[in-house]
Amino acid sequence: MYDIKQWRHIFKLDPAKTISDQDLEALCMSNTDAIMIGGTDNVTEDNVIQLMSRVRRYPLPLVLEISNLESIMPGFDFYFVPTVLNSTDVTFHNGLLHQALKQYGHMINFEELIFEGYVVANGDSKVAKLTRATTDLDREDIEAYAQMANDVYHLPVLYLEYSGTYGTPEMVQAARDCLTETQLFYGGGIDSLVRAQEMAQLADTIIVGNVIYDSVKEALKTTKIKERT
Ligand code: 1GP
Repeated sequence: MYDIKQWRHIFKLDPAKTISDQDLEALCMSNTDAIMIGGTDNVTEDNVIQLMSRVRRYPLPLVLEISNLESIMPGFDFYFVPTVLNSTDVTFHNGLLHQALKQYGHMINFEELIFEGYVVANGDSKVAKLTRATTDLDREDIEAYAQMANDVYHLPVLYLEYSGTYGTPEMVQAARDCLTETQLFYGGGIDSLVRAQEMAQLADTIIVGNVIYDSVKEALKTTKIKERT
């Protein structure tokens, strides 16, 4: 039904943050391709279900990016499962996935499950600290992770995650140059159309998060990248 490969723009909503009905409607009725619900801390069954039911009124794809076992629930179009390739903790490679499969494996529709290879690149971000990621990465490191995702693990998605800060286009280009099959997601610090355009030229799909909560108007402008493609 939905083809993720065609997605150019995703709004990522943090269930631990507050958003008005009006802003939510503006995001859901915008030109974005999908809404992703996900966050690093304080993601609970309660706040995920609340946000899911509010977004579900709108006719666009809805994704849950799994951050813990407690907040997994039916009702989403897709479940994105991160594996943090540069984490030093096996929990974030496949430990959580292993637990999730033990608990829910019998009821998962694997066509809805997308395994995302994450490279966490902002050492100051919550996700870097939580996953104990090695973030001192040069171009060759990024290339190796991209090869790992594309040629070794054959992952559908590589997510270059600068969460909270704007990344270096050269690094995104380095990943781009190594990917032939794997879809490249870029997220981090996109707070204007100019930045959205810059990263959308390099990545297949851009993820816009924080700016939603700082200025929904600026967030909405980032969807204009879709008019050019
Ligand atoms: C976070 O990649 C997303 O997981 C988006 O990043 O919040 O910095 O926009 P920002």
